Amino acid sequence: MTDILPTINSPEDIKKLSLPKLNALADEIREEIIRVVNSNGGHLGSNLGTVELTLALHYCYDFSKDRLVWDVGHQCYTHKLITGRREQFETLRRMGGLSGFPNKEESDFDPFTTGHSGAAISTALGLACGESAMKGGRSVVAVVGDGAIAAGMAFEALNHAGSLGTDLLVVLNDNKMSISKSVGALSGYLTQLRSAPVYMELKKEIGHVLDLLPILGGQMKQALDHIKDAIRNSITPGRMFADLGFRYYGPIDGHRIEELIETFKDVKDLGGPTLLHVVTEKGRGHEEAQNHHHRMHAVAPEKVPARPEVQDRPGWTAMFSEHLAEIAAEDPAVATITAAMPDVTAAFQQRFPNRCFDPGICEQHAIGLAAGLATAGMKPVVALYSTFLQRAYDQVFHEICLQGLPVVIAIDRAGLVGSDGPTHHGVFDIAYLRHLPEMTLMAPKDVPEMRKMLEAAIAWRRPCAIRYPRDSAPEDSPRCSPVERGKAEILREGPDALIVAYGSMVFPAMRAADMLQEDGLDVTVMNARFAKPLDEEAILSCLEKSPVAITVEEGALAGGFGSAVLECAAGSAGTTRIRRLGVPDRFIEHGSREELLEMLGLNPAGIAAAVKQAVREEDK
Ligand SMILES: Cc1ncc(C[n+]2csc(CCOP(=O)(O)OP(=O)(O)O)c2C)c(N)n1
Repeated sequence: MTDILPTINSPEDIKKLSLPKLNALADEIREEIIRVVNSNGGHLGSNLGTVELTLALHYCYDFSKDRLVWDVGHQCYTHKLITGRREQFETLRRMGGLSGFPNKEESDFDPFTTGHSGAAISTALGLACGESAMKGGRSVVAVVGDGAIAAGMAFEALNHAGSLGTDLLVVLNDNKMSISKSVGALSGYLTQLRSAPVYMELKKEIGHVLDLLPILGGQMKQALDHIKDAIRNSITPGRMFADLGFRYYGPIDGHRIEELIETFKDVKDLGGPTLLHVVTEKGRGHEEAQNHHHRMHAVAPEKVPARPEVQDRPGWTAMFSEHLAEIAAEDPAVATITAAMPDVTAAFQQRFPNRCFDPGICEQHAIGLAAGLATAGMKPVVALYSTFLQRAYDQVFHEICLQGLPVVIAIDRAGLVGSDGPTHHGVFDIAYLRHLPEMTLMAPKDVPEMRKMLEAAIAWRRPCAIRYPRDSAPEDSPRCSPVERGKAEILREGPDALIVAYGSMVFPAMRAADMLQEDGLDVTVMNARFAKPLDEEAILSCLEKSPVAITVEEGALAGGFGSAVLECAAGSAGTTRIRRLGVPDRFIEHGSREELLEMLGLNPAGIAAAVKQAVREEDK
């Protein structure tokens, strides 16, 4: 029974509602989020936790001019529902539909297109500084979770904001959880803050009394401000934030709209950097999401039948962590690091918790930590999603490659990730790692090859990265030759064309070869295995024998694997007969992985069509 939500066409409509109606609206919004996420998939827990918080924010501010920046943005569904996107909500995360994250193309209410953690305080501070410099007069609010606030970038921004004294409200949305439980000393500190309710009442009273003290000018005002701050700090448990230059308020109950509204009204015109600590419950209103935070952080869409070739096959991620755990059972020096994505090393974590490090959403630190572990004689394997490894590019250069350290980077979700969209597609890693001296880059076609690559990478004692996609692992191929550094594998031979495929594209290339055979074309398929060092000898020799060649990669064409082949051929074989298939130079929208692969011609039919076209052009 929804009767209020259909009347909400803009946040102005929220402001007209009474408190009971706002609470009823919160219930309706929860129902709508659960309904749509059940069918389309999406971030359930975080969105159910921020319903009242979002309503109260829109009630107290005017975000058609004020600015609201969500950290990550995976909690923005209520915001979408009440900022004119209710009717499209049905299309959430579907190709051509609403994005699952804030998106500046979608709405003026979204100042940024986001999906990565830790950035909101920085970008909000920039907005606030801009407002102050341009005398714009808009308020700026950043909402950041207790997991994301521990990211380096968030800390850098807090540090800067506190020193600038710019007007900025940071809402700390504390639900005690990241994807799994929040980790780190800061998380312990927030627990202490949460457990001091009586203290907070006292603080609130004294805060009011302090605010009643007369407003004075000049030095007297400064002196009084100091005294007020000293009293506040000495009686408040938000000391750490206060020491960083923030006024700290809270913790308040993030599900009591009345209290939220009162507090926002109180803090809105305070001036200077303010941090409001709001306690919410992840998954609120949905029993399973309330009790299984990790599993229900993000949920898959209603069961769609899997492609026949991957039906009932385990995922690459699970296979990786199981094989790594097996390797670690034989070698006590092997350790893993992940950054708040516990699934990527789950099997390892279960068996060897003492050798598994999770510093939270801190990719830069994760790489630095690996450098230290490697120097101490351990064999660290850092497992990160491709898109999040981007956050640690310089650490890979400076802390690992420049030192020539034996760190293995497992690049999970390398390629098109599907409905999370452009913030999450992992398509740049080949390009941003390929030019780093000392680095070895490889990608397996199947799980047995991944196991061999992993063993080899750990044994080589040098910087290595292995990429694998967000997908079910394909059926193991009948043979898996030994993995030799910089050596490719020829899977089938034919005179009509050469397909050089990398990693996840090897199986589609083999299927394309089958299709081509039916059309009378006999092609060679090379499993490149390495993007660096490239098997130049094998590639050049095959190029000589083939009238045309197609490189296929699930990554950006600019600077990617195909570029490496072109560079290799430029010296001797010539490049005119080489075509490249991969991700073009634009951000790829959201959609299912299958839809996106098809759109980019990275499925068997697309590869076969590209080969045929190349052959036709060559024949002219
Ligand atoms: C740079 C980066 N690393 C990892 C992630 C994956 N990620 C998405 S949400 C999330 C947890 C965020 O926790 P918190 O800020 O507490 O918000 P909550 O999910 O609890 O609402 C993580 C790790 C990400 N989005 N960006």
